[in-house]
Amino acid sequence: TDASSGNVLISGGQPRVGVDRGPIHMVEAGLIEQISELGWKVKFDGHHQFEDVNANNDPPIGILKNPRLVSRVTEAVAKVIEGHARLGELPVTLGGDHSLAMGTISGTLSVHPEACVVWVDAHADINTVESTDSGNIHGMPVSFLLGLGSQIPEFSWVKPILKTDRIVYIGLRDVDAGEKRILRENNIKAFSMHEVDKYGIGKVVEMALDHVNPNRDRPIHLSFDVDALDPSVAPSTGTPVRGGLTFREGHFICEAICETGLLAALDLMEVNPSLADDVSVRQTVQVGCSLVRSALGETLL
Ligand code: DIR
Ligand code: MN
Ligand code: MN
Ligand code: MN
Repeated sequence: TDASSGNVLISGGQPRVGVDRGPIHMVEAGLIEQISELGWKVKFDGHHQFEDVNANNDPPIGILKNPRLVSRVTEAVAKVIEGHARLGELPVTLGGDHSLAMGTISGTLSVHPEACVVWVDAHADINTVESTDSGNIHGMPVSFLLGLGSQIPEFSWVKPILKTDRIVYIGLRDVDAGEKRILRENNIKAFSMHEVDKYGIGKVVEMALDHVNPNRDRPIHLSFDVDALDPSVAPSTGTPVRGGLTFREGHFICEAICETGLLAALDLMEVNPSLADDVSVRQTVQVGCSLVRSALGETLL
């Protein structure tokens, strides 16, 4: 089996510097070796750095920040992921901010159009050009993939290849009013922390997969924002929200998806080593690495 670990660095989709260094820390912590030890043949791309767009040449479009940079980076990422997926590899993308998922999911779906997406996050990342209050594109990738909201020419490469019934959320607890309306109007299935508390994580993952993957025959793209975890577990991230997943709940999701044998692509996003003290950074980097290992087959016994 091949895991191709495409480590992508980008911080243009959100305002806090440093999130592009998350992957470097995870690799320095030994993640590549750890994945190899699980039996994967790892092709490590190295740290992609896409910096052909000068920040001074990238004025906002409406209120969207760094639109050209984010568009070009995510388009490049889409091509890289597509290339790996075509070879039958399992692309692992370490972020970087979650706008990258526009690229990774586009890449996955171009090769596996029948695939579904499990989006684990405190946030729904489904703001449209109309609904965003922040203008941060990392809060918008899902709407772009679904083709919701008005289209902007700079992002014309993003095709609306994701269907509303092929994505499911787990872990939500900080969803903007406009996003709640979008989720409701489009009938998009979401398991917030309320459902995690009510049913337990085991049942939630089962219900989530029953929704997007009833026959357990579709490839799964798991897009995991580390801020889905409680800030006590993963403090070094740009937009921490209290009341999140425990260490075990986060790992359970990864283990359960691994057990399906259907994992086709993995994103681990928003580890930001420039936020918080050294101990918190180390803790967050470690938890990022162990989530990836769980998704790639590490078991407790
Ligand atoms: C907010 C926060 N909904 C926004 N989103 C975040 O900026 O659109 N996503 N932090 O990860
Ligand atoms: Mn490559
Ligand atoms: Mn996110
Ligand atoms: Mn988030």
